[in-house]
Amino acid sequence: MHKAVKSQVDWTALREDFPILRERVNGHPLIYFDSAASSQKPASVLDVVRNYYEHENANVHRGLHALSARATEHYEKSRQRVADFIGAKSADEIIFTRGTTESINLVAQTWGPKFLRAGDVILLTEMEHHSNLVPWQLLSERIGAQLRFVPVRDDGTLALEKFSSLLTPEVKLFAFTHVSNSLGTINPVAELCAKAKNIGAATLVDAAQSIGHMPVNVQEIGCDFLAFSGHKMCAPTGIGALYGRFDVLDAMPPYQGGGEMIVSVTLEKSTFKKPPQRFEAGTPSIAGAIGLGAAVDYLEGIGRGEIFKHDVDLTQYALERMKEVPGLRVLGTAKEHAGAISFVMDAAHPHDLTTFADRYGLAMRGGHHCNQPLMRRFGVTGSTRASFYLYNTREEIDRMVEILQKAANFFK
Ligand code: 7TS
Repeated sequence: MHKAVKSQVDWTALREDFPILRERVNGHPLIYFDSAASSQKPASVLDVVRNYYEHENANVHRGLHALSARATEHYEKSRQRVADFIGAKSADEIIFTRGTTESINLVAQTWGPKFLRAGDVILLTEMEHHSNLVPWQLLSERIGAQLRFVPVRDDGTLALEKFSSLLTPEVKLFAFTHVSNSLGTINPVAELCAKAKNIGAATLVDAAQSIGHMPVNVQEIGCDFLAFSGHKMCAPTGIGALYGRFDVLDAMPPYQGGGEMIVSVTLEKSTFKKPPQRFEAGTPSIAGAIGLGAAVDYLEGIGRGEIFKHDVDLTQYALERMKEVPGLRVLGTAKEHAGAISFVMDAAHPHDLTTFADRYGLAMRGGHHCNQPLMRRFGVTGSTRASFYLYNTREEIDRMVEILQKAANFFK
C-alpha cells in the first residue's frame, strides 16, 4: 500500500479554512472530489472579496477619489502577485481575463490573424480541453491554417516519438495542456516548449489544471503564452489570466474595443495603450482580481510544492484502493500523474454512477469533461472523474471506495 507522505502541513486542520466543507449533502458529509471543475474557496479569499465591497468598491483607473484609488491599488497589486506567482518578468505581462477559455480565445483572435497565414500549422494534442481546441478550429477556418495533433498513447501520455515528424517548419504555434483535466497526465512542458522553440514556433501552455497544484514558472517553462483560471486555484469565478511575453503582447492588436484600452479616440479612429491595458477593455472583474491575489497569498502560504506532494499522495492511494472495486477501469496510467483520476465501470453509465455517488454526498464529475476527442480515443463516450485538492483526505478516498463498491453491487 502506498505510504503516506510526511509533510509539514496539517492537512486536516487546513480543512477548517474552507467553510463549504461543513456542508452536508443528502444527509452525508460533503466529499468534494470535483476540484478539477472548480475548487472550493478559503475564508481568507471570501473575506478579501467582502472587504473590497465594504471598504474599497469603486471603478479602477478612472476615478480621482479615494475609493477608486484604493480599488486601483489593490487591483494592480494583485496583478503583481500573479506575476510573481508564475515567475513573469513584469506585471505588464499579466492580462486579467475571465479565465482560461477567454485567455486562449484572446490569443487566437489577436495573435492568430496577425502572425498566422493560410497553410501554417497549429500543433495541438489529442488530450486538449475543448477550450484549447475550438478557438483554433475557428481561427483555422477563418485564415486557412491547418490543425495537427500529437496522439495520446494507451497509458495517457503524449506520443513524443511522433514529435519529430509532427514538428515541421510549417508549425507556427504549439498549444498544449500542462496537465490533462480528464486523465491527470502531467506533460513535460519545458521540454515541449524547447522543441517547439527550436523550429521557431510560438508556444501556449494551458495551465488550468496545474496552476494551483504545482510550481509553475513561465521562465523555466519557456513559453510565450500561459493561460489559467482563478476558480480552479481557490479564487472566485469570472477571473483568470493570460501571461504573454511582453514583446509578444506588444506586437498584438487589441482584443475587444472599449473603455480604458485607448490613448485617444476620434470619431473615426483610436490609438491604444500598451499591454496589459490594451487587452482589458471595459470594467474588469475587480473583486475577482483582488480575490485572485488573495488566493495566491493563500496558496503561497502552504507552498505549491507541498500541495503537489499531497495531491500525488492522494492519487497514488486512490489508484491503489480503486483496484478493489470490481469492474472498475482507470483511463490513463501515466507515471507523472496529477490529482485527477478518470474511470469507467462496465455496468454503469458515468452519469448514473456519478448520480449514485451524489446520494452519499460524494461530488464527482461524470461525462466527457469537455474532452470529446480524448474520450473517443479511449473508446468511451464519457467517464467518471474524481479529482483531488489540498483539502481532501485519505479518509475521504476510503469512503469513495466504499461508495463505488456499493455502486458495483447496485449496477451489476
Ligand atoms: N483547459 C483545461 C485543461 C481545463 O481543465 C479547463 C476546465 C479549461 C481549459 C477551461 O477553463 P475555464 O475556467 O475557462 O472554463 N476544465 C473543466 C473540467 O475539467 N471540468 O469542468 C471544467
